[in-house]
Amino acid sequence: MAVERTFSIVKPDGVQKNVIGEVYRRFEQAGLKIIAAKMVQLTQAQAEGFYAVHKERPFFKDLVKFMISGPVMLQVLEGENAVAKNRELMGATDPKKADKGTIRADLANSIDENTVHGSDSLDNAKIEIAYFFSNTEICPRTR
Ligand code: RTP
Ligand code: MG
Repeated sequence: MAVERTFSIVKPDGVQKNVIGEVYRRFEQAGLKIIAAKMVQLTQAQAEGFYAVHKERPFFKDLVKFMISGPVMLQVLEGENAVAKNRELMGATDPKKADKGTIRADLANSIDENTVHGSDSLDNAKIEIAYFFSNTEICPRTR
């Protein structure tokens, strides 16, 4: 298994519910290191660009509206198998279908307000990290 980087967002519902620390605890407990992080209020253009792959989907407008409804926490996670590991920690898109013990099953309200985003492939992770972070904002740790 290779050391990978993946991109993660604590969505507006997670920030609002005060569970940033709980989400980070799960990342760290699973061996993922937070090597970059910032809280931002996304603009509509940023949210539309980020979710451009979904622009023809019926939920696109609501998704963008939700993602700009409050601040989000953006982070880069690094670790063995980070992309798949983060998706495992997150659970299924719909919290009702997510396995118990996953972030979405335990903390999310609904398929729309599902607390976290995580890159779904290594290629997308690279694109998404570069969308929000410059190289100087990323602080890898050599142990
Ligand atoms: P994400 O991209 O946010 O990590 O979530 P995901 O891969 O599990 O789900 P994806 O298919 O990429 O969809 C992106 C986000 O759009 C919202 N969604 N709503 N109402 C719906 O049927 C529906 N489907 C997707 C969710 O907030 C999902 O996280
Ligand atoms: Mg996705």
